[in-house]
Amino acid sequence: MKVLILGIDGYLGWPLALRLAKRGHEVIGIDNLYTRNAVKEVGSDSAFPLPDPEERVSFAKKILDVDITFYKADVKDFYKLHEIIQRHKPDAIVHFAEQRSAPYSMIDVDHANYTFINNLTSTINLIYSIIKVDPNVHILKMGTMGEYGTPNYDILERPFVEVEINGKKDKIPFPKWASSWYHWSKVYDSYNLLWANQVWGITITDIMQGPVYGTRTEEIIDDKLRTRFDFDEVWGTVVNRYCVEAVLGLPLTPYGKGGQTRGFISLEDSMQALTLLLENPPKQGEYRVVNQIHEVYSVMQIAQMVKEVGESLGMKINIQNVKNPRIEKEEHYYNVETNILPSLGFRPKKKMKDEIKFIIEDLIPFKSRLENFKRVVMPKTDWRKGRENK
Ligand code: USQ
Repeated sequence: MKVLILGIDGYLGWPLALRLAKRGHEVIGIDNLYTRNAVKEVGSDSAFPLPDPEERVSFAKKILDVDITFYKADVKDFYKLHEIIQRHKPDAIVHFAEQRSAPYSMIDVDHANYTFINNLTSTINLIYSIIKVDPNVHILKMGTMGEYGTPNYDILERPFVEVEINGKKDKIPFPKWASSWYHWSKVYDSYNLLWANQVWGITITDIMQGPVYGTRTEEIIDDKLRTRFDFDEVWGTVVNRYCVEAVLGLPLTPYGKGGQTRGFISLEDSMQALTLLLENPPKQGEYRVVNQIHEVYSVMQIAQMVKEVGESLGMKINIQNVKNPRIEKEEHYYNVETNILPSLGFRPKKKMKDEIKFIIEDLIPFKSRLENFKRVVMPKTDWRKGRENK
């Protein structure tokens, strides 16, 4: 299969490129390197130093003997995107080319607007390009579990749900209630894709994925093949952040009482799931919505796990519940339907607790590099006030 990855330079994009290329697929990727710069903008950097994309591609050739074609391009530029799609005529396009941080989108009006313009424009450009080149191309779009929020009902894997209002029944898109401008941009993307599916019959998999954690995949067998790893208060996600906090001797930071609950998935299992979804596309003209999670934990339970693992490695670890900078419920119901991936053969191999040990072990050699970014770990992007002392 020929696969075009939009956002190939990211945390998920790069390991997916390695996985697909190793499985014999032809891989082409686009990235504008925005994440690299936006992480530096908030005073941080990836925990692991990153080779330039061109170097990454040549390391992949040398170490794994795979060919990956890379273009530095912006998916917001319709004509550039269209030219690349026309040139390569891919069978599937993976769309990761979005601003993916909730705190970043809440910094101020410019960051909110950037998030909406980037994320919505990239999806619209992709839709228009494939209806011109080949509407049969399978779009694998990264959405997020955060589109649903934390409702007091089960989160089903279906685009529509039947409702009754004043005695009349109809179907409406599955209800969503996001919790940041970033998450809302993903909701609007999903609605746009669903509508494009109804209008042009485009084949789409919309993935509702929970937070991903981890440093390793089967292909990351050398430091030169590492994917980026973010931990600061804007770009880091909870499990990865706690592991860096542990290595730096900082307290672990569950927000509020730590009752926020999410469905998590390891980087390796995310790669397994994405590969299965690409190799088992939906029927032509179908819009398939998939919930991509493995283990459900509260952020306090994760802090306890990191503390336990860290202490088993000889570290001294404190947990400090900090004031929640976000607007979130302290406790909530969380039940997610996950039937589609198991029906395709998805068998998660990783347990969070085991992976936490590997993350910490992988980070320890980079401790002195991490020391440089200590001051951007504690939360300062507040949902109501924006980012203080920018
Ligand atoms: N949290 C803490 N302490 C921290 C950091 C986060 O308690 O030090 C809490 C947050 O308040 C939240 C939960 O952990 O309740 C998850 O936050 P996160 O920063 O790990 O993840 P989030 O902002 O939701 O976004 C991340 C990715 C995003 C992806 C999303 C999946 O950045 O791209 O879409 O996870 S999901 O969370 O299911 O929406």
